[in-house]
Amino acid sequence: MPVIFVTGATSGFGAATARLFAKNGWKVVATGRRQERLDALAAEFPGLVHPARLDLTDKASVEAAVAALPADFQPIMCLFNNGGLALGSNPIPNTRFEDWERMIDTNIKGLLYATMAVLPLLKAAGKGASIVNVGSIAGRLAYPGGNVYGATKAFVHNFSENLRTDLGGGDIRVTGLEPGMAKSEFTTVRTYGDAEANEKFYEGVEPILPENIADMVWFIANQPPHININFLEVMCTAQIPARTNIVRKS
Ligand code: NDP
Ligand code: 8X3
Repeated sequence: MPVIFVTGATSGFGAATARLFAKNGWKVVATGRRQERLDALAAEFPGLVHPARLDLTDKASVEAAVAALPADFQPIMCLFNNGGLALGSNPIPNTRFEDWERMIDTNIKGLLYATMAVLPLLKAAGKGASIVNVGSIAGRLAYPGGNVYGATKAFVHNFSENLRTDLGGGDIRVTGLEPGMAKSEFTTVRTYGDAEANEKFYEGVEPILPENIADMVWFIANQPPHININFLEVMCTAQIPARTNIVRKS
């Protein structure tokens, strides 16, 4: 049975992807900080899900979780590098360095820790192995308050292409999956737990749902081994890419 290693499996895109792959007979290494959610996922799919608590901002915890993988959850056929967050949506300078540092530590450094720790197990899987890095349209399109969050996702875009280049000629495919507005716990986290702001953000819009993203990860990971989808950018139909603003003198 192929194995997928999912970062951020306790919520949103990661939880939906873990469920879809488990339903389709893959084994899943489900990671995140919230142990009770990992355990619930494992209970939902007995024998198919290995719950591995880790904090992406802590290199040692990522390495320890990978080192402790049971033999029947190796090698890894797909790494879904998805765990991440935005904190705050104020324009500069009304921003907080601690938020910026956590986004950099999670979205950039955490993704690098997971990539490097899992890479030998992907190599062991051989043909058909893949890495799916979750970027964002925010990495390409600036918007007020996007600042460092968008910059971390620009890093993910560029790193995906560089990783693919460095791994070129081997068996491991690399894809940057770059969604726009999607409904998960993302905005609740971004607003420091404001559930009302979360609901308001999605009012009158049919956003991307985590299940839609899971379908895309499935599509990417199950391409024939000679096919590499480099980037997949996706928005809900209601979101348009016209984001330039004119700042007029009053
Ligand atoms: P959610 O908030 O629903 O899920 C985020 C996941 O990341 C959780 O499982 C969380 O697990 C995990 N995570 C966050 N920090 C850490 C950490 N330090 N260590 C380990 N795991 C961590 O959001 P989404 O599902 O929407 O987000 C998934 C990815 O998609 C993110 O990278 C996000 O930037 C990106 N994205 C989201 C979009 C959206 O509009 N929703 C659009 C484009 C990209 P736990 O808290 O248990 O640790
Ligand atoms: C999240 C998408 O457009 O809200 O990455 O920044 S957006």
